[in-house]
Amino acid sequence: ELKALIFDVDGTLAETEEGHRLAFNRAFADAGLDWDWPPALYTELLAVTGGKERIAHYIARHRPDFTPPTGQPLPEFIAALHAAKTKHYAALLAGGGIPLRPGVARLLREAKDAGVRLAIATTTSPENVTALFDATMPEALGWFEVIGAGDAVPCKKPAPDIYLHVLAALRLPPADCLAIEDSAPGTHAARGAGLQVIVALNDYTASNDFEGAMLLLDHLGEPDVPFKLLSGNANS
Ligand code: XBP
Ligand code: MG
Repeated sequence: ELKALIFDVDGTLAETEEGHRLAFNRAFADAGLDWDWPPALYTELLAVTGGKERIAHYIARHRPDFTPPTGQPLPEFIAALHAAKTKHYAALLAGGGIPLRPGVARLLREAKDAGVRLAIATTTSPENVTALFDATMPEALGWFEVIGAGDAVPCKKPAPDIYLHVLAALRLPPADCLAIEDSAPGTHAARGAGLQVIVALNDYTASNDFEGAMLLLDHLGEPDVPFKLLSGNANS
C-alpha cells in the first residue's frame, strides 16, 4: 500500500538546474575565476551530485593545477565559493524565475488530501528547498513531514544514504513508498534504498541511464494552464 511519496527537488519539482548553473557561473565571476560551465559541460558535471562535490570534481578533472588565490585550504575555498553560489541561486528563485514543473502542485495537493505522506530527499541544501517553495507554493512546505537535504548524510546520491535517512525518519519500509526523481544518480540512490522509482525526465537528464526505474515520464501531469481553460469552458 502506498503510504508516502518521496520527492527529489532539483530537476523533479522544478527545472532548477539551469538556475544552479547560472549561480555557479556568477559565483566564479565574482571570485575572479575565469571558469565557465556551459550547458554541455554542466550535463556531464551533474553526474557528481552536490554543489561542493561538483566544484571539487571540476577542479580535479579540469583545473588540476589550481590553487586558491586566497591562500585558503582548498575545501575552505570551495565552501566559500559554494556559499556565494547559494546566494546567487536564492536571488534567482526570489525573482520568480523558476516555476514548479507541470503537475507538481496538483500532485502534492492531491496526495496530501488523500492522506499520502510527503517527504523530500535531495542533495541540495535545506535553504534551497525553502527558497524554492517560498517562491512558488509557500503553503506546501509544511506538508512535507521529512526534508532530507544536503549534508544531512555524509554520502550524497547515487549513494542510498539520503533515502535511507528519510525512510528511517518516516518509519516506513521502502515497499510502502515511492520515489520521484529526474536523474540517474537519484534513481540509483532510491533503488539502493529499496524503493520503486518514477522518473520525470528533463533536458539535462533525458539521456541518463535509468536502469531499475519503474516508469519514465516526460512530466508529472498536464500543465495547469490548459486544465484551467477546460474548466473555464465548461462553466461558460
Ligand atoms: C541535485 C544536485 C545539486 C544541485 C546543486 O541533485 O546535484 O547539487 O545541482 O545544489 P538531486 P547545491 O536532484 O539528485 O538531488 O549546490 O545546493 O548542492
Ligand atoms: Mg534531481
